[in-house]
Amino acid sequence: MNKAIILLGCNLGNCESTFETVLTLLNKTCGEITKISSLYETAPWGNQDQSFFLNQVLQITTTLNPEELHFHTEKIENELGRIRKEINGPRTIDIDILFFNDLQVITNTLIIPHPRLHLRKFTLIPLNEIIPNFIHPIYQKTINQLLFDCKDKSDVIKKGN
Ligand code: PH2
Ligand code: MG
Ligand code: MG
Repeated sequence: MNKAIILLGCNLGNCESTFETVLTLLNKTCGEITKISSLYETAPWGNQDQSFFLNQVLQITTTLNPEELHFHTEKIENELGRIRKEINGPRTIDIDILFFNDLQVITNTLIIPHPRLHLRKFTLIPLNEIIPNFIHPIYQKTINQLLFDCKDKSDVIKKGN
């Protein structure tokens, strides 16, 4: 079985309900969700002239290969009304594959590990909650070390329930 780590992001519409739908669809089409982080409210990274995001990281255990998984995550994004306008702009749903086992994948449409994950606290903090000791296959550092080294100062606030 393969283990993939996925980041969900949203800053348009009812993000919590969108994430619940994504989890149901991932379970149906891709495999079992085997770890899940808390929800985080996060300051927009990149284009700052937009609302805060909701972010969450999860682990999925799957028999799919990286390209098959990517096909399904894009399909779910499209079904949930994702419209691609501007890079780093507002979105109803973004589903990014951060890691796939300890593989490196580079194709025209897919890069794994996600090339900017080590720069972003909105990704590292939820990752550190579920897989602190996972070693980044390129940087050869644990998530915990990458978070310690990260210079990003943006707000990442764990949502209380
Ligand atoms: N996604 C982006 C750009 N900026 N900022 C936050 N806080 N969360 C995101 O998921 C996010 C972002 C592009 O994918
Ligand atoms: Mg993204
Ligand atoms: Mg994306």
